[in-house]
Amino acid sequence: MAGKENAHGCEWWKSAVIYQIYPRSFFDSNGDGIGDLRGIIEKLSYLENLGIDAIWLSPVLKSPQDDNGYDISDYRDIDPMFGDGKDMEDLIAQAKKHKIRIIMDLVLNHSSDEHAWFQEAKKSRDNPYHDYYVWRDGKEGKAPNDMRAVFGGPAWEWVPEVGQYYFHQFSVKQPDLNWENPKLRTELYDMINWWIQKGAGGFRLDVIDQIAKEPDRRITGNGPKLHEYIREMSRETFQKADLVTVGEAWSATPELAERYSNPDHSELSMVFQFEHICLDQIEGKEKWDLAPLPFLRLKEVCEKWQTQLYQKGWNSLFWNNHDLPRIVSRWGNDREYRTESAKMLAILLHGMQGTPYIYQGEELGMTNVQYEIEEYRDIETLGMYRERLEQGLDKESVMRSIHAKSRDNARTPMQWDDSENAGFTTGTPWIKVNPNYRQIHAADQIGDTESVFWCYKELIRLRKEYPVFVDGKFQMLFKEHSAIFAYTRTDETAELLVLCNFFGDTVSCPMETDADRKLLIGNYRDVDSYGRTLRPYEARIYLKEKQVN
Ligand code: TEU
Ligand code: CA
Repeated sequence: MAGKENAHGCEWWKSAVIYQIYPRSFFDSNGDGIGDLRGIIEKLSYLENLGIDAIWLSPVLKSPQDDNGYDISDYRDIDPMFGDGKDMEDLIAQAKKHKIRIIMDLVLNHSSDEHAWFQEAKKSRDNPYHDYYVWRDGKEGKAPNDMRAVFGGPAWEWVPEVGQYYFHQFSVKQPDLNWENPKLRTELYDMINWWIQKGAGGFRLDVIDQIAKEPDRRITGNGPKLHEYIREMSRETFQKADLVTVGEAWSATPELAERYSNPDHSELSMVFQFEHICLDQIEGKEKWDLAPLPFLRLKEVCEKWQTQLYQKGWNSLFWNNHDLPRIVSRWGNDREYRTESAKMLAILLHGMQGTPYIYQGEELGMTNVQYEIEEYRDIETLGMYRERLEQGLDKESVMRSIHAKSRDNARTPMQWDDSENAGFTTGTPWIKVNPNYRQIHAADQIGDTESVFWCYKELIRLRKEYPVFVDGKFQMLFKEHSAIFAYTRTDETAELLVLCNFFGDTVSCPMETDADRKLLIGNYRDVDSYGRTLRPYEARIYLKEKQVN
């Protein structure tokens, strides 16, 4: 069932474009300062106009919000902050009318410590739920080992009632679920099937590469039983319906991605991997240790994924999500070339093979923020701030890292118009609105054919019109060029040529864009000097149709 075809004769999600919504920052319908499900329903026409096929909804399930919903305390109930079960049903039904599917975020590696299972589990060692989590005795009053949690501090937490430590890869309020336990697995599959019944159009699987952890051997990602579990889950749930499933996998290589996204549908539809997006940090260090982007490496990594997965698996195309800084501030120029560079990055990405993801506000060219520490809300940002100051780093350099990489860069409210709080809420927003909202907002761009919004809309339309966007074989051009990112995509019907100047200086174009190529899209009004130069951040896609006899 997972293979229902579209007009191009392939699975629907291969020609789809997915839009990610971070619900608390999207649109607030009742003035409490927090975005909600009704708010999303109100904006469905906006999304239909953009042309997207599905919404990946970051978690809206019941949660104490320690990690903004990635800590779930009830997998079948909506958090009151976002609405209720009825609102969710309405969202699914209304979205369907706009030809949009709802992809839910499944957090299966851990739950909240406030989940009923954990509340039971920590009562005693022989409680039936104890084994739903990962417990160890510890050694001589000390944690089993010195593993660290992603958000800072040790990965082990002592519970005196049971005289054991539980394992948590993320915050102390996110205890890891024990996938070794078949009862736990069945319970999760039942829950997934329940959401399928409710009309979910697919699932995004949070840190799926980490579910098969074996902390005794210090294994977090890619545990030996990982693919066994995924195959079992897929068989018991996903394969029963026409869904898209996407696995978040920081540790994926193209070889591993072939397994996750095997075209036989035994696992998932596609991977969501990060190799291309982690390059601007000091090698072997954390994302906070800033380094300039090694442009040639970026090209190598993209080429590797494009060629190695061709006809063997399927990848996601993205620059942004709720964990990443805004791409126009990161690798574009969010000052004098904001519009040009935002469009160049869009054109570069959407020309490649895979399913493109647009993260809310990316289609407007929304930018990073530079707040004082008091304005930040993200648990990861605040944890690292504390830790690094304790280690003796100076505040100024820590703030520089936060401004460049904090997840809150992506989490400021969506900029709808130039009214108070960017039209996001009539109340007090849970996090400060980016002060540039009077210049950058949706109302200004929707009807403007030269806007970033329009460029995204056009790219989506082109993907639907020309199958070569979906199936064309990738070939990188001018690999060694220090400013140009260029490639072709070819199938039996056509050849696409994508030419991008990744930087702010004019460069000469290393090839002739001959007359039999049709310009499909570009980010400047005209093509200057017969296309012999590429101006700052200039990007174009040409089409050459083949003669079919
Ligand atoms: O992210 C996985 C993850 O590893 C991130 O925490 C990552 O290390 C960090 O964001 C880099 O800045 C997923 C979710 O996308 C994220 O929002 C959650 O916090 C995390 O899982 C835990 O559920
Ligand atoms: Ca609200």
